[in-house]
Formats: sequence, structure tokens, C-alpha cells
Amino acid sequence: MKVVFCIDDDPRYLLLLKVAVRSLRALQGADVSCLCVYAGQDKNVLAALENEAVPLARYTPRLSPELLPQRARRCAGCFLKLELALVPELKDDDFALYCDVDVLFYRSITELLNIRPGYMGMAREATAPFFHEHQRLDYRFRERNYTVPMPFPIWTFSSGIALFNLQRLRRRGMIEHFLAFSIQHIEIIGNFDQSLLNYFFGRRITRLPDRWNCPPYRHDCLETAHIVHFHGPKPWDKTMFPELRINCFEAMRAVWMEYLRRDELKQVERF
Ligand SMILES: [Mn+2]
Repeated sequence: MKVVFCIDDDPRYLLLLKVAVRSLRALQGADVSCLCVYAGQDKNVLAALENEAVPLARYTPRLSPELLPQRARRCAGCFLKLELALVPELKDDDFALYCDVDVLFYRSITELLNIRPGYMGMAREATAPFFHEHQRLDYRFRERNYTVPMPFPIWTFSSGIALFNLQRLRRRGMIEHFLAFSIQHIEIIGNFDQSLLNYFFGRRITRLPDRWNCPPYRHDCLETAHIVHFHGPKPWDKTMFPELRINCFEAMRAVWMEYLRRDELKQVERF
């Protein structure tokens, strides 16, 4: 199973990606299969990926930036994960482990790579309660109307780590349905890609144990985390989200920094 990352032109994401991939290879071996999906043209991004020997999938998303609300365009890359079932480089893959770039692989993920969820597996998101004012959302696809009953109440699942059953999503046009739903409701959704996945797939999402997506602000992150997710404050943040820079944040920030080269450490100081 490939470990898949998505990036856009934000240079901070590129640095996050480097640490994610380096920590992944340190744990799982240099030949671990990974892929980076990128929709842009930036020569620096392309050169950096080549330098880091990260296989690249250049992909033009259906949810193109012009279709996104203005407030969502600055993180256009986070919508790419929604379309992995359509990425040509993954056409022979039945499953893929999507990971945000703001992660640090801290313990083995071999066990996770053996999980086969019915649709997708995600861990719970502790800081974003699931709330919406809709009972149902309708969408139109190929001249027909469909209704998605809102999965309420459920927990919100975090889209930071998502183990996708690509084969299932491709079956009976489910991915096409999902993208039609996404395009038609993107203006009213709250939390970008994460809300779209939660709204549309709801109870079909398989819950993954917290160790596969553990924010460093959790008290037991050092002892239990296999994948650390810098959800909220990023490793270089010294002022943002003080309420989340607690517990294991400092310790995990230090581990993250160890993966940087000297010039990259300098770069991080300017973020
Ligand atoms: Mn993230």
C-alpha cells in the first residue's frame, strides 16, 4: 500500500513533507512505497521532490481552485486527497494511506498498512465537534436527484490520516457521486475537505485507533503515538494556538526538528 501525500505551493508544506517522508523511511525502510500528488507548476517544488526522491503524481483536480470558495483556496492542496481514487498513478492500487504533510512517523505503521476498511478509515478529531444545521443535503448527478441524510450525531473524523478503499470508491461511480456532492455544497461546508468526507460518508467511515493520528497536545502522545499529527500549531509555531502547545508538543517538536538539515533549520526560523 502506498503512503500518499498531497501538497500545494506553500513552501512550509514542502518542508513538512520532507520531514514526513524522512521519518517514514527511517521507520519503514528506504524502499517504503510513497507518492506525492501535486497540482501546481512550481519549479522549486518539483526540484525539491526530485531531490528528496519522492515519486510524483501531477494531477489536475476536478475540484479545481476556481470552484473552491475564496477562503479555501489558500489550502487548495488539502482537497486533492478527495480525488485519490481518480489519480492515474494509483489506478492499480486498491487501498492507499493518505497522510497530511504535517505528520511525523514515530512508531511502525506496518499494522495500519494491513487494515482494509469498507470505505475509509479515519481517527476521531477531538477538537472539532460535529455540528451542522442541515438534516439532509441534496445533490444532482447525471440528471438525477439524490439525498444524503446528515449523519447526526456522530463524532467528527480527522482527515489528517485517511486509509482509503480506492477500489470501493471507484465502484458504481461512488467517487463521481461524492465529487458532485462536494462541488454542489462546497460553499456551505464548514471545515473544508474534512467536512465533505464526514457529511457524505458519515457512518460508513471506519474508526481508526487514536495512535494512528495523534496530536502532540494529547497527554499520552509520547507513549502511544505511531503517527504524530501536528494538528493546530505546526512544529515551528511559538505564538499560535497556545492552548494546544501543551503536553507532548515541545518534545515532538524537538523530534521533528532533528530531521532538518542546517539550511532547513534556518528556513524554519523565518516561518
Ligand atoms: Mn494536518
